[in-house]
Amino acid sequence: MLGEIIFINPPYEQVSAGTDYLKHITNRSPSIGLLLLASKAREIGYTTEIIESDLEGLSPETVAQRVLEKNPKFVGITLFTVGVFNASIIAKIIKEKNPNIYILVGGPHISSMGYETMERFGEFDVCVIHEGELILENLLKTIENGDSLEGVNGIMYRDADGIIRKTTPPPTIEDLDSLPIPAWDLLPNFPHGYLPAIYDYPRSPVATYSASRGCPFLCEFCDTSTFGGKIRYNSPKHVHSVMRHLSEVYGVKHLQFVDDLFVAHNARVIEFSKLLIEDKIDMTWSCTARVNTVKPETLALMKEAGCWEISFGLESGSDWLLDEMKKSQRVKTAEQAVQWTHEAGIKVKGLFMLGYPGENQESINLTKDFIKRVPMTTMNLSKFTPYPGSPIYRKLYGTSIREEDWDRLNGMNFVYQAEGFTEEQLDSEYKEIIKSFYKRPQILWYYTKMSLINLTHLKRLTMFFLGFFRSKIKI
Ligand code: B12
Ligand code: SF4
Repeated sequence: MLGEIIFINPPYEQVSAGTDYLKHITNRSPSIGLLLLASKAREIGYTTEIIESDLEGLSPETVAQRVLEKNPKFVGITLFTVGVFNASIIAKIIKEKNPNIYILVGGPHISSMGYETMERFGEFDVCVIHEGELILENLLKTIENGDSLEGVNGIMYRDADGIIRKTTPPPTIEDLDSLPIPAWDLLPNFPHGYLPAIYDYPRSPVATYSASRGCPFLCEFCDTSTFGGKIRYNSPKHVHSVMRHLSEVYGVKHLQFVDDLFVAHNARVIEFSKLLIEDKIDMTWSCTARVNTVKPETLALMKEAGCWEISFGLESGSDWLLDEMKKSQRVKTAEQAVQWTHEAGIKVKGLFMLGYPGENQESINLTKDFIKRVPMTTMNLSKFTPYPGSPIYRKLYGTSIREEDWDRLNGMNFVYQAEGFTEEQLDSEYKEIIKSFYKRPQILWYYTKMSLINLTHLKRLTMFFLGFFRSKIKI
């Protein structure tokens, strides 16, 4: 063995103080990126461990302590913008106590804001930009051999004079099947300890998986800096074998595909669905699609193959605002896609956004009407957030980070207010939209049925309400 590397998903669950009870109903799934990197590191001879801070309820200080006790050679931290400050606390404590531990960082935040992050946080030794498996392998070997980091593509590092150097990016990984499968065995209590958001799965245990990388669309609010615009896939055969592995080894009953765009090409989805129909696995699944990538024939096959739910980025009920977002879709197309999906017997999860630049009372009203019209079972409304790496971020703020917002960039705060609105007004519209959807009798009935069919929902809801009432009593 070459030594130990500990991978960390830092704590970033900080919606607002006193709302800890939300953890009972929010998404509790592990980082697939870290699972893949850990698998790669193990393949080349390292002992590995993964710390999912939020899922284990750990503070930055406790994470650092745990690392120091293990005294690994390397620490690898994955970073969303929202987690950077906490990651820096972890790294600072580690470096103060043991400067020999190499701290590597990567992830969506680094792919877009690597340089600024290196400049600001001296405790991060190396940034790995874009997809990390092959870069990590090369980087670890180079460090072990004592060679210059200059020869490692796809990183940023400080040279002997402390100057930040950026190397050329390597080509993207074309053959995704060549990557090892995620190291789920490293997660304590997998799969039972990891669940998506409440009501987002019909059966449990659940696992998540990404079967493609990249998205060719250019929605202005989306950060595609990690995987870029060229779409690459795992072969249907490979995905089928991963599903079989999850079923046979872990008893997983539902798989959530988290690809940016699972239904990009109908031919591939048809091949995958046919494979599942011929060689059945006792597993339902959900995935993502765009409203203009689904067809009734494909949806029928997907349903037969076990597809339970499709998430669509519907965003808004206003064509004008969709154009502002460069979403390349029409409200009419969205309505049709949702209807087709519903008719195929697949649940629809509609993803909406409130407060995009240009949003006005008319577009909000159009969204409210749209939500009433279409047959969705779940609706997710995010508060528009300019994420570093997205084109809208560059339009609004240029290329540097507005650091005051870092730990609020989680889609749950109106860090930007559309012209003509205050944060309070947007919050009030937000609440109204959510309430109007979830208080509809058919939706309440649907969730009641779900709670009785899969008791994990009922248990989570109870914990949530207990936590909620406890927090009110404290106040
Ligand atoms: C699944 C997912 C989730 C899941 C799981 C998150 C997780 N821990 O992985 C859940 C639902 C929990 C989630 C939550 C959030 N998410 Co999310 N999520 C995704 C999604 C759709 C796929 C991630 C994934 O699994 N990719 C596949 C794996 C293989 O890639 P990866 O994790 O990025 O890892 C690779 C590289 O980044 C790199 N790498 C990563 N870490 C490291 C570390 C080291 C040391 C090295 C060497 C390399 C490396 O190598 C990996 C392998 O190639 C992405 C979209 C995307 N395309 O990335 C958004 C995305 C990552 N999410 C995003 C955001 C903003 C969030 C939220 C903060 C808010 C929101 N609106 O959802 C919340 C956080 C909620 C909270 N509690 O505060 C943004 C991040 C933007 C940013 N700059 O921060 C993304 C990019 C969406 C987007 N297009 O804008 N998310
Ligand atoms: S929002 Fe969806 S379709 Fe648009 S660029 Fe992002 S991943 Fe692609």
